[in-house]
Amino acid sequence: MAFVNYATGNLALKIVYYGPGLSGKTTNLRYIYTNMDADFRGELICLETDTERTLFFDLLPVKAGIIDNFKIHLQLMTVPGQVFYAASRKSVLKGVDGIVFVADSQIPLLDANLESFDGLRRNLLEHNVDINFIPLVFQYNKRDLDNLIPVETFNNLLNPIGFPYIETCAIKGKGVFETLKEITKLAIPVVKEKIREDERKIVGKERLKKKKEEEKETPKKEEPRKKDEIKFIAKEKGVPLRVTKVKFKTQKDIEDELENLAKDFTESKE
Ligand SMILES: Nc1nc2c(ncn2[C@@H]2O[C@H](COP(=O)(O)OP(=O)(O)OP(=O)(O)O)[C@@H](O)[C@H]2O)c(=O)[nH]1
Ligand SMILES: [Mg+2]
Repeated sequence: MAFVNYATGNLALKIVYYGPGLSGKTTNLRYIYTNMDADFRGELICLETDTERTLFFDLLPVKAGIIDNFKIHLQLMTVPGQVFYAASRKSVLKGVDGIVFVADSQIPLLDANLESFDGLRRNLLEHNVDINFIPLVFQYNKRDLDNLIPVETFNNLLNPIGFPYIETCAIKGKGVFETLKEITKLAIPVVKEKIREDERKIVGKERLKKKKEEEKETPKKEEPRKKDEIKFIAKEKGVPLRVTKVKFKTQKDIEDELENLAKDFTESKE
């Protein structure tokens, strides 16, 4: 879910990298981490199995510059692609502002891509989100390999409504930042519109409250309007990469962990 702080001009968006197992989601975050100025990104948090596969999620906070006077922060997350982690995939999508679908371009993996995309559609619906109305960018990854699914096939099967798509080689970083730029460009206006809607609701509520007070005809002192205030506390710089390994967690634990990380992310931005 997007977080906004008018006092500091911070706007934080949640971007989820989704796709089948081993398609290259974590590779995207690792490349971004190692190729971004340390002042503009946070720690890469990975909860993994012993085999490097994503167990619950990876998380990387990054700063994305200033747009319309808002300082943009992104909370980049990956889901675990392996079929049996369906519950984690659903939890990570809660409050998502933009999605990068990382497809594996190898021909034998066509079905795995289609199944994963269908899972994404169904998981979003469970959060009351229609896949056609959420900012989405396709990343057709592993274009360095042979025996590839043609881009037209991918677009016909996955992307009939024409979201942006990028051919990438995430392991070498080709197209990784381009993908991130595309999804940020798509997601920001949508998030800002959502915020404007919330503001309109607040204005409406205040008017009603004022009207009721006037009806009571008791002269009351006009109280100054409170500003939205989410506090961001700057975190110590130069923290080394932290890898947390978790053996077993319940669904509730995963959700609590996600809430805490989201809080930590917003609090750490000055
Ligand atoms: N040849 C090639 N290999 C890649 C590319 N991107 C990622 N890989 C490799 O694919 C494997 C899986 O990458 P990950 O990033 O761990 O995949 P994932 O999508 O996070 O996988 P799960 O966490 O299991 O869902 C690794 O061995 C990567 O090095 C690419 O563009 N080309
Ligand atoms: Mg992974």
